[in-house]
Amino acid sequence: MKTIAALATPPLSGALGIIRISGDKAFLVASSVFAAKNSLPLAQWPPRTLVMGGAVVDGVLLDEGMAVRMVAPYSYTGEDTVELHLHGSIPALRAILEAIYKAGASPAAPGEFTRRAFLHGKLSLSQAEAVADLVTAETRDAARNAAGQLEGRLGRVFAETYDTLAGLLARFYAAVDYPEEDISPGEPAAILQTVLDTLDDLLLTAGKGLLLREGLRCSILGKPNVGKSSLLNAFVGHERAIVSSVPGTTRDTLEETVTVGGVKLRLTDSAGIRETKDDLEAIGVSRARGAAENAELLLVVLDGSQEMDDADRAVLDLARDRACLVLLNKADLPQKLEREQIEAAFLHVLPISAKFGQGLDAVYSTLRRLYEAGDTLYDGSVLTNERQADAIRRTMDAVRNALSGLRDGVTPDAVLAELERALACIGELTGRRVREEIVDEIFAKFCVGK
Ligand SMILES: Nc1nc2c(ncn2[C@@H]2O[C@H](COP(=O)(O)OP(=O)(O)OP(=O)(O)O)[C@@H](O)[C@H]2O)c(=O)[nH]1
Ligand SMILES: [Mg+2]
Repeated sequence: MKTIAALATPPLSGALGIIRISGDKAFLVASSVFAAKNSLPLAQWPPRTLVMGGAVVDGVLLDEGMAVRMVAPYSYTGEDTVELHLHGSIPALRAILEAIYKAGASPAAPGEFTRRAFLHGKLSLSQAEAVADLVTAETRDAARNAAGQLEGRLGRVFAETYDTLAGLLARFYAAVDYPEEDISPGEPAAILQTVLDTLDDLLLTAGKGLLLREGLRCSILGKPNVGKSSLLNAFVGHERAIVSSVPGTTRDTLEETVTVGGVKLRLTDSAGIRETKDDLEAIGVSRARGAAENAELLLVVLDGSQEMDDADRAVLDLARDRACLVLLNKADLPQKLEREQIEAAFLHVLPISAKFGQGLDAVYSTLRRLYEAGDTLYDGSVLTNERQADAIRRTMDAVRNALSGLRDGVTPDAVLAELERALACIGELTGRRVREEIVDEIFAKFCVGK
């Protein structure tokens, strides 16, 4: 396999810039640009030990730093690898990389290092996917779950399921070859039921996985002019939506994704809910109702400086029995709204001032309390990946067919076909039977240098 090289750190100026080189010629290529201070040839460096030295291109010293060599198979990729730990100077790193390519390495494709780690059996496919998830995680929960998957938590369940099904398949092949040795259907049925239960439990976690990946659908709801758009702006930290003192400013729905209190929210701001004769506004109001129906969490905004009216009551009615936070806005002004009645009906009632950013910390900590699961839940056993969920569904479908075949007393070869299908599907997860296109698709999502 050709030797590859790439910048492993972001292409920005910074404290460190790391170049990674992997493949048969890694040591040769690296020694053409990096010389140890102690003059020891790279091939004689102690493995997995940082060595001080300089990066020299065309006889010119471009940087000083450290380098480490790892001898196959004891590296991330499982191949001979060198990492150059230099300063994050983009012009210098570019020149050094150019020299590395001239010396015989090829630029690495996105995810190619991790792909090689998978090909050399250093990582299972789900662990490789976890690397990508960890790097792109947007919340601590998401990072923690990816780290657990990297450690192999999900991969173990996939591998065990694969082995169980493969064992069963072997027995059914034997039964087809030696029809006189009948297998009693009871035991295989029990095994298949256990496989179904395990996979079903896993699929149940996919809902939480979706929350980690996509964020919580959260709709800001209130009558006109209470400060909904001001709240959206306060969350995102800039003037995203138009704010004005004219009721009915916002017509269209606006969506923004923010991470607050460790929770990723997909926020929607929309028109204030009220009866209106204006056709355009009426469309906005109906969109606002639609967004509210669709939301997993409602942020109900009331104007604390005004007495409650029928429009507020209508809004509160929409929020009844829903997951919601009631925010009493304009807390910077003298308050006229009666809190007691609202507090009697809603669990989380918080005064805020969207305009001046007051009280938002309490909102964030409530969100954290309600939605950030912390260490126990997202330990790597939550399914976050739609590809994996899809393969599990298909595996279960085949296992269910095999199971009902067994119960109906069909011939072993009919059961066998379903077991083969189940094994093929779960094999897409362990990577043991995965098609090249799927592997391509997975690694294409990575960035270069990983
Ligand atoms: N004093 C004070 N004024 C606020 C606060 N939040 C919003 N406002 C003012 O209230 C008015 C309406 O604010 P918006 O954010 O446009 O309200 P909205 O709910 O989006 O209004 P519509 O889009 O018309 O439904 C503006 O004049 C804001 O400056 C607040 O916390 N304190
Ligand atoms: Mg608005």
